[in-house]
Amino acid sequence: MKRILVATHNPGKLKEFATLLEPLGIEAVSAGQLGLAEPEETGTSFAANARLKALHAMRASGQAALADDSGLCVAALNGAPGILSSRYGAGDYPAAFQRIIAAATAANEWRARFVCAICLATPDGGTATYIGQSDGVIAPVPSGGAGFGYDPIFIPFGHDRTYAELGAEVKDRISHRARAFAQLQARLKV
Ligand code: ITT
Repeated sequence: MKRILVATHNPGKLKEFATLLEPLGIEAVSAGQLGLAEPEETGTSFAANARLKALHAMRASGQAALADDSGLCVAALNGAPGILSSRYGAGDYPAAFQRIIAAATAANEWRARFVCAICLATPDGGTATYIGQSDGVIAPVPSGGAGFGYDPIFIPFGHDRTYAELGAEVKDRISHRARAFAQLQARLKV
């Protein structure tokens, strides 16, 4: 089985990548498993941070690396927390959910968008970046136990339950990560 380095320290992301890569006969090895340090995310966009993480892991390991930078953009917060989603939720997601729900209630504006940039960095220094997004609304009450991060408060358009209620089978078909990955897939097959 082929293997690819997935430059993430987030177990939720790693699990989703493992599921997306498996049908291609590729096994995901994480940056954490290889003991690679996390770079500072100094970029000002999802794409810039994904590229920075992929290049950092490729240089540290000498092998091709895949990285993901993603987040939730909430209309009532003018697009925040966006690239700062990890920090915004840090340590206390339930509190972050309540801040987002309070903002959506106050503005009566429930739209939100998950964005994911995936970057593949190859040992020759080349990079290719793909963006996927999924649009939906904030749930008025956090629900469901599947997934990670903000999944309990995001209801994708076309559904009436959160990603955390819909579970991996649905999420891995329609998510921002699945959509970015679909573009990358053609490249991984060759
Ligand atoms: P790595 O940099 O090690 O990959 P990270 O979690 O710090 O891990 P990001 O900087 O890209 O990665 O932050 C992404 C955050 O956005 C993540 O921690 C969640 O809070 C949120 N997020 C992204 N995709 C998500 C998804 O599919 N479901 C729920 N929350 C998600």
